[in-house]
Amino acid sequence: MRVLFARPNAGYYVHYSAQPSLGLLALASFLQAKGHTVRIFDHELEHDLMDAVTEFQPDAAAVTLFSDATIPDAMQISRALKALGLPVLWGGHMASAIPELAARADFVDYVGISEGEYTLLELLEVVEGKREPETVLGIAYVDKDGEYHRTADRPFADLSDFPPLDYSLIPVERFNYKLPFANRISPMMASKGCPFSCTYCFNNEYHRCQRRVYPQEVIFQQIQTLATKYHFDGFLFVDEIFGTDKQELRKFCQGIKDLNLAVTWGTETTIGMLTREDLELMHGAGCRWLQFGLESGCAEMRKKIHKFYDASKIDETFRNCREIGIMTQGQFIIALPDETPEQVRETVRLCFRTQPDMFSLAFFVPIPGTQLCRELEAAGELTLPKTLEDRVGSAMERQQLRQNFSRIPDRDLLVIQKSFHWWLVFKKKKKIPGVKRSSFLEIAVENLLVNLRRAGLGGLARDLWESGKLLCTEAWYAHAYPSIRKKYDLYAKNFGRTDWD
Ligand code: B12
Repeated sequence: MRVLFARPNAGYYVHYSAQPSLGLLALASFLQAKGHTVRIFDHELEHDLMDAVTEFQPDAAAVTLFSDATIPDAMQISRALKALGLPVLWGGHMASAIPELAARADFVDYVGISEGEYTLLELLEVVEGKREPETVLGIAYVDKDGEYHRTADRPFADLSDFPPLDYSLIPVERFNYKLPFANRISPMMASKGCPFSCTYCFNNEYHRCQRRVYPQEVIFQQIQTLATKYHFDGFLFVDEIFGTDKQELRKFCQGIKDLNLAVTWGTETTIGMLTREDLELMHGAGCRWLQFGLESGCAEMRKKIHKFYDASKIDETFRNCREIGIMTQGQFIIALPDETPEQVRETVRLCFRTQPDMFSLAFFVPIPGTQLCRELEAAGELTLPKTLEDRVGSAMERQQLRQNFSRIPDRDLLVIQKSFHWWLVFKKKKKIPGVKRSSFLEIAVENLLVNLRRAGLGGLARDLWESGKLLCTEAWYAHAYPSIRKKYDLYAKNFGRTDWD
């Protein structure tokens, strides 16, 4: 069959880096290897869906839903494709989180839940009339009588069954993802899933807490191709957790070193997982960037959200990274359910104390299917939207306070987050040896220039307007409330401070 894959536009700013959709690339590479003909329409880069349809003449469409922000465009694309009489299949993280809402949309035929390779292959057989939908595991659909069905979960595949990603299916040269550690970064995945079960994370539902690894030879081959053929100098492993298996980590580092390429890489791990020896080994293999999900500075809150890392290792880990030359990103969640001002103050202090090179203080957003979301629903504090239209969010949802489930006033939360944003953008940072640049502002300006081609002057004007508004809001909350800044000790001089108690 001829399958058109569509990646909706999430409405990002022009000054953001463009990244490929790894999910669609994986699916398209898999279907192609199984004999189907594929085309990826990336609405973040291409403008005209109908041109793609006329040129490709698809028999079916597969649309990916990554987050709430992708819903409006996914609906628009799917309506247009359905109007042409094409079967429309949905999948991806957000579709998996809201299968019933998605399946009930009259422009969606079937929803693939969780990993999509084999599910999509079988769904195409359903579309061709070769099998019945109830025989396909891991899908949701509404039958002719309007009755909703969800089939049993699909057991996870062995990741070595999947072919290497076929980068010729995407316009690789147009992706310009940058982080301070490299000029041109390709996202990659060396593993899927995470054994932990933090209650706010969708992983528990999506990967059922199972961690699986891709064969390392395949990863090394891809790094080789991306570096030599497409001139990438950095790789971000978007794995949920890195370094759980020490033997695997050692083989991985040796494999990257053996490639003998001048590339750097980064990934995400957890506190207490990596010893100084591990970090040195990783640095020797080109690791320059590590993200840590610290989430809350309050032990009681961490226990509540099942974030079980060894807090006594926090300072040592950040110090080791600094000494070895690995940049750190600290990830924090504020406005967690029932969080008190005192608890969030502990998070603020932790951010200051660890002084990561980058930090993200995201507002808590309940993702359907997570334990925390179920708890809020059971307590009557949250009613989930009943239609797709009501679910629509924004690409910046964790930077905006949509619903506050904490006991901290909205204004305090905004002042805390925006103060840190302000420092992130404007605070002078130390140059780290071997690191290309250390300011997000520099990256944003570079992106703006590169992305002009796809966004056009209209896009540029919209971006300047939207970012101008955003900057004013951020500046306002970061500066206009001295009493709130005092309440939480929000002063730049506190970076690196350890003597809080
Ligand atoms: C990389 C990443 C990003 C990148 C995006 C990169 C990109 N190319 O778009 C960045 C940093 C920009 C990002 C931003 C956000 N992200 Co993010 N991100 C991830 C991450 C780490 C990896 C996703 C990935 O590439 N997976 C690899 C591919 C191979 O797998 P996949 O995408 O799951 O695809 C498979 C299936 O989904 C399925 N499938 C996909 N499409 C289809 C279609 C059909 C028809 C079928 C049948 C199947 C199917 O098959 C695919 C192959 O197996 C995940 C966590 C994780 N490790 O999974 C979070 C994650 C997806 N992000 C999440 C969130 C919440 C966000 C943000 C909203 C955060 C924010 N800013 O507020 C934004 C929204 C961005 C947007 N565009 O709207 C959540 C999503 C939860 C949910 N259910 O909504 C996740 C799961 C993190 C988490 N644990 O909470 N993110």
